[in-house]
Amino acid sequence: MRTCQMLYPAESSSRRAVSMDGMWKFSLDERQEGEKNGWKNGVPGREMIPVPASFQDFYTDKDTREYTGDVWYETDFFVPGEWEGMEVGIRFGCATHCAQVYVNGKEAAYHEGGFLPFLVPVTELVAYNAFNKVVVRVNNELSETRIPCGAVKVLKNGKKMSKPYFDFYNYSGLQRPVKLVAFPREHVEDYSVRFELDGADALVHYTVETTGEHPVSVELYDEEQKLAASASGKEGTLHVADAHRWDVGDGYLYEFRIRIADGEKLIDEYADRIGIRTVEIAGRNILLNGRPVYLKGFGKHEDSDIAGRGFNINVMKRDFECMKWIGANCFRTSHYPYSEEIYRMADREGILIIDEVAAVGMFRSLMNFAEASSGKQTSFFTSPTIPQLLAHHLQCVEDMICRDKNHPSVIAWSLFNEPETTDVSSTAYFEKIFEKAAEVDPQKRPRTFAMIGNSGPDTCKCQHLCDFLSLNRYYGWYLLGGYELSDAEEAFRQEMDGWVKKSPERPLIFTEYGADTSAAEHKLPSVMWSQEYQEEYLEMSHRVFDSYDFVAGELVWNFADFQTTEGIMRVNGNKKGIFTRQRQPKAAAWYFKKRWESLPRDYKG
Ligand code: BDP
Repeated sequence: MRTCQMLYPAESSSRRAVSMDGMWKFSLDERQEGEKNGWKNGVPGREMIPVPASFQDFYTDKDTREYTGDVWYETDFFVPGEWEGMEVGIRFGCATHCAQVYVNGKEAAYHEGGFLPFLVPVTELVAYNAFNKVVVRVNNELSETRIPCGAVKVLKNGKKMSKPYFDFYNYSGLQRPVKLVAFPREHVEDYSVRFELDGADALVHYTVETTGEHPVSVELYDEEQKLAASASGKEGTLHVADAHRWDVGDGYLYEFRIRIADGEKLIDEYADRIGIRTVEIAGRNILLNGRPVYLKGFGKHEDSDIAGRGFNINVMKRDFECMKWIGANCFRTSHYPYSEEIYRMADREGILIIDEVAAVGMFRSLMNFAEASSGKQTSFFTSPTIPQLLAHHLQCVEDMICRDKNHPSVIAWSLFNEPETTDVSSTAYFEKIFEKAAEVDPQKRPRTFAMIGNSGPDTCKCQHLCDFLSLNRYYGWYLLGGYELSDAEEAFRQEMDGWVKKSPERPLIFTEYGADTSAAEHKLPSVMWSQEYQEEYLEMSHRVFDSYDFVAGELVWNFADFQTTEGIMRVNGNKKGIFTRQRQPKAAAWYFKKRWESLPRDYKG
């Protein structure tokens, strides 16, 4: 059941998917007694907590919010008698960061990696036509053997706390939807599509993996439910006449229906929505359906009040409305793969996604944003934990691509955020990650990684691997801020001239640039942190972007203010949002609206 777990759990005439979301029993394991006291049979106490959500922001005491270690969840679920003979599983949208799952007291699965789904097979563990119990031990400790990287500190009073090497709060728990699923023994395991445009027509090349030998047929329906093409076999090509292409702002989706049948008898049926479009890099341009597209948008986070990083359908809706209002066409899933529902929404809205794996914190520092330009070296890629980290990172890349490969919205893979690439020891590691992405992506989408400030044209040892370059730059904020802004512009241009020399015929985008801004501060003339300064900073950055032809996109940091670990550099979180954490505009939002609505789709094309 390795790949099937990545298919979105959908219902059909042969499949069932029942939500297990709601209030679950919950307990911290402060004394680390859960294992020895048999909590796998039932979590003690009466505490209940919502799923999906991060556990941290519900409680009013700091020990619970900062709690680091095991937490336990439990719920009962009913398995219908009619499902006997089918494969039954519990599908977790994610468990951050590691989970041990028990069903009716028996070990059912262990999973590592906090931002990708996994399916726990329970066919043999459950009682049919009866209630069953699932208990999950979730651990939120960070280490250097898994992504995202970080450490655990033990305080003198014995309590543990998280020390992320990254700038977002270590929210954790069962943060995404959980579903009880059932499907036939012989079933669709996985499918892939890739596209070729042929004038007004399109070819959809598909492959389907199943667990048996019965014949497979596929059908494609347009949005009016009219049959657009059909074919049979586990591999083949659908010829779509006059294809409605999926494009920016035009999220046209076809329904792709897969059937396994034994003569007249249907064995399994799975349907998904796909968009017909191509993506490629040609010279200095990113091409969508053969036409240049300039990326406008954000680095984001899954982050909101109370639910933390928990999937929040309401916040998702608001975020897309804000992105459309401001004229954005793209976002990066910084710094981890997001909830699947968000990609489905982007598919519908015609918004582009740069999909990022959770490889963040590969620079040993609690304040990389401030230390990156200081010359600090941490020799991250020579550490003895690297082989273990690499194995996990490879698995996450494979799982992310397997999960997200069929989304038309996903146009590129970001394989790292701000790793320490100034040391040659990083190159071999990077090569393996980049190769893996190419190997497992049927569409061979462009690959990139977001470069930290000190990884410049003359210092970055991994730049050659990128299909397009992605820079995180803070000239005028961490570097030469305030009245020194004119020097910042000069330093910025100097670096850009270096990139022109090094890599003139490859697109370069900005995956981060931004300035912390308090929604409460206005000041004339500006000071750093005021809304006026945010605009001056942005105007300077855009002047630089606009004067280089190979700049193919701007994703400002960040869409909204978000929670981080507390510290002297953060005022209850990172305030670089163009929107507040409550998704209301700061002054800069109107500035962006004006700019982005006036830039043509093929700006610089
Ligand atoms: C970069 C990181 C990002 C931070 C941002 C910042 O990629 O996660 O939040 O800078 O400092 O270092 O605001």
